[in-house]
Amino acid sequence: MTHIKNIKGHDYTLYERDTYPPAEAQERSKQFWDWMDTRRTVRDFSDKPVPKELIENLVMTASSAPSGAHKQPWTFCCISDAKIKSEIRKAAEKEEYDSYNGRMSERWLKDLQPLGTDWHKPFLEIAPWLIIVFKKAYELDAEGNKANNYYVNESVGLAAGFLLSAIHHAGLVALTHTPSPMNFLTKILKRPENERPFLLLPVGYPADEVYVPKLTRKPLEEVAVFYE
Ligand code: IYR
Repeated sequence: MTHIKNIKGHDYTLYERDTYPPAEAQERSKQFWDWMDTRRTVRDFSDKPVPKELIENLVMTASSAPSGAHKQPWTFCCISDAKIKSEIRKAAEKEEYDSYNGRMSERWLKDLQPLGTDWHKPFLEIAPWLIIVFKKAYELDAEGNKANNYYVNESVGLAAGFLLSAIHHAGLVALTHTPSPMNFLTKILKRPENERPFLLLPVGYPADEVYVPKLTRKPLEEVAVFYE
């Protein structure tokens, strides 16, 4: 039975969830960290299919993220159509070619060297799905009426984080790809004027043998300051 309470004219539902004794909470937090720490950006995908129903679950997990005034200002375009994927690859490689050959600074290119990236983006056709996260700068209904969204970048960034965690949880891998500029995605996917591309994620199984850059993550002391 759901418990509903009207507070100041608005319905609230009773929120109940599991909590854990301190030692168990400590253990759970460590296990979750260890498991999240096994997530890596992968650039080599298998073309093994991933069912649409699984992708739908990932999107619904992402869409459970908190957002400004609960506006959920996002659209997830999920593409398995080979023709659209190849159109996206062509357009992305064109922009990336220009970026790697003049638009990016020497310092930027040097920073990327350990990651081994270049303008070739074969994963855009090999991965079974591309999920393109669009942010909604504002809401637009069928009659063309506009309504505000709030903290759109923060909200969509959070949803993207939830999406990456859901992908990891399903045993799949992703690449956070940011072709730049990426307005070609608006055109190819025929998105309405209130939507702007935010992030492009190829999603699928990793290729049979994958090597990822040997990197370390910053220790706690470098990423946290405690005020006790
Ligand atoms: N957008 C380009 C370049 C690139 C930039 C950063 I910062 C990266 O961490 C990785 C790549 C590309 O996708 O190749």
